[in-house]
Amino acid sequence: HQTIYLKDYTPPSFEVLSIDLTIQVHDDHTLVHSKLVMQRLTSGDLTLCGRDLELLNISLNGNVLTPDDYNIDPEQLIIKNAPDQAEFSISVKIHPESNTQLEGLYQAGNLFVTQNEPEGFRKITFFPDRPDVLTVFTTRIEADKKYPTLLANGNLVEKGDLPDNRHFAIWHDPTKKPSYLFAAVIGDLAVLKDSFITMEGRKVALEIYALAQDLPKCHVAMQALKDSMKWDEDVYGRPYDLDNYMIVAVSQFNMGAMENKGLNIFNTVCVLADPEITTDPAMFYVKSTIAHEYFHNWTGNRITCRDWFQLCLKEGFTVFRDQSFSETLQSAAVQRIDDVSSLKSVQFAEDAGPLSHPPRPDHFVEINNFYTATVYDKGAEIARMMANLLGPEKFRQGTDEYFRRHDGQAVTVEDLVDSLSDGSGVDLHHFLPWYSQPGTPCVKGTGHYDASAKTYTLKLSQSTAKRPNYPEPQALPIPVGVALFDKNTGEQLQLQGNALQQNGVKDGLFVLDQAEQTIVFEQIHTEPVVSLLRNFSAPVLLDFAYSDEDLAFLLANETNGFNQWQAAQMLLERILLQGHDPAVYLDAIAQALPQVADTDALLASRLLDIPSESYLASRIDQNFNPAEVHEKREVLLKALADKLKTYWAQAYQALPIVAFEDNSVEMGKRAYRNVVLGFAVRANVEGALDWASQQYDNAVCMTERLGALRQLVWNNAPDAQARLEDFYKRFKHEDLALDQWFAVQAGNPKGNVQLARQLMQHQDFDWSTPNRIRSVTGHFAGNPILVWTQEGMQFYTEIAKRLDQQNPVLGSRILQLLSRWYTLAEPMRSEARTILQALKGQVSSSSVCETLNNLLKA
Ligand code: BAL
Ligand code: ZN
Repeated sequence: HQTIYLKDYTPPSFEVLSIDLTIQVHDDHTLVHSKLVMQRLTSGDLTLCGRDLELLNISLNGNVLTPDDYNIDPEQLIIKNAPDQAEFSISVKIHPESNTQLEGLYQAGNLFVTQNEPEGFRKITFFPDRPDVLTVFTTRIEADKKYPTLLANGNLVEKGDLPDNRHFAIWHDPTKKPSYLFAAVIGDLAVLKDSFITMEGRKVALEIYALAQDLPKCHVAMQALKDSMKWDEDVYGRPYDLDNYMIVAVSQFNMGAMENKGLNIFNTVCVLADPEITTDPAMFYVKSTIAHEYFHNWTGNRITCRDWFQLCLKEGFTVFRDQSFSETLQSAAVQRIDDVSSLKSVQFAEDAGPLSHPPRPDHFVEINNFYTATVYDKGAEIARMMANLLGPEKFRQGTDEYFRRHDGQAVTVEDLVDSLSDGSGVDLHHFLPWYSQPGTPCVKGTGHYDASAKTYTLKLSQSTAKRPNYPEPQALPIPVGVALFDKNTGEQLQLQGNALQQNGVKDGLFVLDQAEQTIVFEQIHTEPVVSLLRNFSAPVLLDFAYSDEDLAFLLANETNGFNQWQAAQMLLERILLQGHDPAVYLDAIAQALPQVADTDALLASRLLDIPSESYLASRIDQNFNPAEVHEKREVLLKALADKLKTYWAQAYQALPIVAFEDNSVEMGKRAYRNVVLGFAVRANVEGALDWASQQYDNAVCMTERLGALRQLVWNNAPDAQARLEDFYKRFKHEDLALDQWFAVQAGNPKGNVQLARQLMQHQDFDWSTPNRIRSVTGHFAGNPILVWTQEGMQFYTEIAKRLDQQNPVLGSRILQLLSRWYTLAEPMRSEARTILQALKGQVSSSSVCETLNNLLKA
């Protein structure tokens, strides 16, 4: 497999003025005819990408070409000496009915759908399948009338009947777009309709397509779509451009969803929502994914990426936009907690191992392997840092300039930073190295109060571990959110403007951009406690010389819920990773919790987060012993449970089940009730497992039912089996709920590999549906003690092998779960190497091979 380098980028030699595409779907094959009008831009060969296509015929400017006229290999068709004006007619045969890779055009049940990002279009027809070739698509779809739904991007211009019980539809998309945003859908779907009037006064038809039985579950998504459209107008001044916006739900999908122009295709798990079958976090995920894909219309579609190395240009920025939108739907503090929690447990872990790469990688073998937490979530953090530094007004000037300059173009990360800088008048170019340097910077520091001089001196330094094959890391601009609190009263100190300006602290942010820096706060009349990295102002690890008591103080006194959570997390990491005595933490949380729970139950549910075993593992670079980490965490959980034993009992009783309401307050109560139930069970509160059974039986929504079932199953309760059977009967026909049934069993910390294997033998297990596969593999991975056994590792390599040909994108993702193998203590480490090495030679897809090779480089 070939490595592709960013430095080798060259512009396309031809542009495509238009494409007319005809897709004729038959039961056992599909014919694709295309007419490409191309025009030379620079010298060079004319290259059309094509993979797994049966070429039927090709003609150029009216003349049929023979194999002497072109070079063809499994990846491309090259025409030497092509004329400057080239009109191609190409016909190919493809097989969506047997396409299990879920890329290109594939059949999923009774539905044909496309997934073309990043390089799926080349599996539909020959085309310069690269994001910097944009063109106007006209698409004609022909199929049997058993498929009444025929959709493609843009506006429907014509539809009609054909002989043999067939029919057609012609769609025209007036906006130029790259091939990865092309979409087509052929099937028998019901549709939920609504509309939105844009700020320009245009009416947009909104349509969500799904199986008829799923249509009632599309209302949450429809509302989220309208809210997103409004938000992008209000916050970024961006209205929607086409006359329609369609979303199609499909159960077999590798990603969460796809932002195809005007015709999004969504994994059902990201669009269907109903309190009966969807938990609150899953429903929230539907809303934020709808927003994410909608926001791509401006950040991704109207302005796209020049090449795939720039993926974080659209993904990072769009994740930042969806996170900002989601802040308006729930407590902003909890939104930040959830985003940071995921960043730390997934992205920091990725960046600490052999799959570490910068948000903008400089080389890859398989671009599918780079839809990562680093590209998405660290990319979002970079956008956030620049936005915070500018403040809302200047950031808006910067984004306005970006949209003004680059609408309709395929651009780079530099273009974004240029626009933000020029539009705002604030030079942000020193942020560029964040895009190209891998690894998580660590900020270290100490603070010193001089009572006689009335100064508080903060010394900060930064360092990033060097990664193989990357240059020596350089100091990055790290915005550090900072506040001082009076140690005696707990009040936040009002810092004097002048002293702060001199020190470079502006709006509570200090930019650490040297290897070491000192800040002196003057006129500090009382001993302070400093709060750093407020609201997680930069994606870094913080190692500040706090005493445990300082952290307990911040847990009690910080004014923002995120910062309280962060203080608790720092204390917990000290206990779990450095062996600190838990007493300070236990007293602090016992003190803080009841009050927070009364005012903000959602925040209280998060304050009780204990860092996951996977996150803790990511902080241990050698001699990692999963059983030891598990045991320490269990001991702490038990201590916390026992400390508040009487409180759990009271708190649970005070939270009776009430009618379902979809709002932040009720969501908070449901989340907190589940967390409290877990601690009550752990503390052996009398009757707690009976409460779980009753909660299961009386549940009015999935959050309650699944929360209770988890306690029963994970604690091997006498009632567990009966409730599992009940759950199965109730939801046998609801795929997304049944995924939860698999997940709760696969994620059982007291489970084992045998159980996971049995689940994969179950009659409802389905190797063609990624959601079902992930419901076992993803949840089993939550228990490192089970994963890092010989059987556990073999389980994952067997799955990777099985998926290598069938669905390599998914196979590679699943193999990535083993990326921290090299940190294991011996003999586990050697066993892991043997198991991974045994997989070599048994896999051949570029996705799985690249991941395996990278893992073995560790
Ligand atoms: N572009 C792939 C799916 C997403 O990030 O929206
Ligand atoms: Zn995206």
